[in-house]
Amino acid sequence: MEKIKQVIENRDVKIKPIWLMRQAGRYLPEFREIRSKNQNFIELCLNETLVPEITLQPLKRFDLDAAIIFSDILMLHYGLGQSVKFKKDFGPMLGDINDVDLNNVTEKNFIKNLEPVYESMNNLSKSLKGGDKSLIGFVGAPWTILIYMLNRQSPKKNLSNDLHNIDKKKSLSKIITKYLKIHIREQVKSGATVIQIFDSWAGLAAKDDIKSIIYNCSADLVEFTKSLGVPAICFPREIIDYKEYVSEVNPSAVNIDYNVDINYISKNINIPVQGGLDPKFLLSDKETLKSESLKILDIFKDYPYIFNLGHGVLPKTDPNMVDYLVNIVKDY
Ligand code: 1CP
Repeated sequence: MEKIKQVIENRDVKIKPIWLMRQAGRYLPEFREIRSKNQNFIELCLNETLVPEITLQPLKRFDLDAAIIFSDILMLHYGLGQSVKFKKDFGPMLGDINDVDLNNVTEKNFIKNLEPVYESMNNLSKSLKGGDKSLIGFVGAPWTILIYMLNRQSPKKNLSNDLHNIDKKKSLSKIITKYLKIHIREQVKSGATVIQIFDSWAGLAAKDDIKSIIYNCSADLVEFTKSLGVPAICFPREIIDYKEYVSEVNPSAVNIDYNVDINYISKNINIPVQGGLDPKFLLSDKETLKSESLKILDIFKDYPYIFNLGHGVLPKTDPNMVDYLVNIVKDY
């Protein structure tokens, strides 16, 4: 049985599986090599030969318990027909959603646009089948997808002021949720055994949006994912109230960010937990990395817990430090 499912479904506290957000990516020289020859990031995500290869790169180096498909949450916008480009040293740049006739988007077209992603998933599923490693598919949560759709660039760079006053936010989030379900369903059909839902900008939501978009739409997605027989791990990064989030959204497991009080989480959350380690510790020395990881492992000793970070692996990370971390967790 997959170790991650053993923790989520059987609440096994004896094993502490590990995978890392952004485990495939720029900190790996073998990824940079491929990336340098493939300037168009969206095209790379649609490359049926390279996506499985990149996805498996970290598993060749480290004893990880899951592969997460190399893709991006912004593929949803691409699937809907909103243009997406990645500018070097800047990040994503999206086209105007008003230029897209959303009434004209069909399920068939959407799936056709993303077919190569599902083909890559199929491919990966074949190579991982029967083992104890999970194949993680993922989507952005409706709120985070909406933020990129309207803001058209990272909210980290510049969050448009009038974003909070847009009245079509609710109707757009309904459409987004509809297509996120299709994207989840197709990934599961193609072999994803776990779905992670990234709400990277949950911390930016105002009270009204937390209730009407983050809670309502995420709960809808989680219920849908569970109905397919697959667990949903939610990562509501920097949400104020993880406890309320868990009771409103009801995910199969929750990934915590690195600003939360881990002791509070271990006492107040009663579902399996994932993550929490500050990715910056991978940039420190081995001693610090070890003591910080052991601190977390000790707190979650008797809890169903999946080791992961509180956000993605940073590009400056030394792969040897990742190896060291994986071994700490394996030896625990
Ligand atoms: O080489 C490059 O320049 C591309 C860098 C890169 C990579 C490696 C981007 C652009 N996306 C990815 C892959 C990716 N994105 C994965 C791969 C699987 C893995 O984890 O190994 C995943 C899960 C994502 C998900 C993703 N994309 C999120 C959610 C998680 C998070 O980091 O908060 C978000 C917010 C994105 C948008 C995005 N894509 C890429 C960048 C640079 C960004 C962030 C931009 C911003 O700060 O707003």
